[in-house]
Amino acid sequence: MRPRPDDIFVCAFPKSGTTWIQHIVHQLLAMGYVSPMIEGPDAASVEAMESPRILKSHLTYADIPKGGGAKYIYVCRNPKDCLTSFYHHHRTWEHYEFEHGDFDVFFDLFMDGRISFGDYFDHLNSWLESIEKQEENILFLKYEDMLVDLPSAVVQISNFLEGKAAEIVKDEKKLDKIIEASSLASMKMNQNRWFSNIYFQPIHRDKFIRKGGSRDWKNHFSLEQSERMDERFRQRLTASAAGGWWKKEMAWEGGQNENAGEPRMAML
Ligand code: PPS
Repeated sequence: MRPRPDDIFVCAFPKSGTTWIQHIVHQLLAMGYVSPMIEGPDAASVEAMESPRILKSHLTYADIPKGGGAKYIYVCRNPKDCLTSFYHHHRTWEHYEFEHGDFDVFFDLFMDGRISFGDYFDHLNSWLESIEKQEENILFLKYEDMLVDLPSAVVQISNFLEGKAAEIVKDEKKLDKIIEASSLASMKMNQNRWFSNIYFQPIHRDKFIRKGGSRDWKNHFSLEQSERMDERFRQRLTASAAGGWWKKEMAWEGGQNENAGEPRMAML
């Protein structure tokens, strides 16, 4: 496919908040819910879409179609919650044939990168390169920051998109409406809207926006698994911009599923 100057790519390792960003971008551009995953349909149907196109992808930075002035929003989430969310995703969607799958089995598959879209750390490291290169057309966001301060994230995205999107948030009422519609509670409603033209059938469509928040991994990981992930994090990310991230979210000490439910509404 050929990127266009007004294309907006929403990119992430699976289960990092892709749908959340898509939903916010849709509203900022006052567009419907159509932002196909480019790995899904054939190039011709993506080519046939009218501009501006909002396109979802789980590809690495190396593999994502680049050029033409397109914009890219990358969202990442700590690997422990990402793994946990992806485990539930595998149990929910029929095509994985993992409905009764075991967490320990999935943990090892994730650690070995033997899952769709491969190794979490390869993926994140590939996109972190864009920070080092100071690429101007890439906005880098963390899922956990959005949990804490959703309004700032919405404004950040709108400023990055410029034009109509940047204008819309100047209207306080419209901004409030977008924030409210992007809360976990709002997005949990009517979950079929995300799947209007989907080609795979999930077993339970209403479980896609599942629980939200961080530290749900504490309900699943053993201490040994937690330490294995911490060690992998040290090996793969210490030298990167992400080296100091997610200390609280990934610590063994602390509760389960903190920040679940509604994000705090910080003052703008
Ligand atoms: S996918 O299948 O890769 O596109 O999934 P993705 O959209 O990247 O990630 C799904 C997880 O994001 C959570 N989510 C949210 N959390 C907080 N607030 C809002 N508004 C929100 N919208 C989506 C969703 O619940 C999935 O996480 P888990 O931990 O499984 O609940």
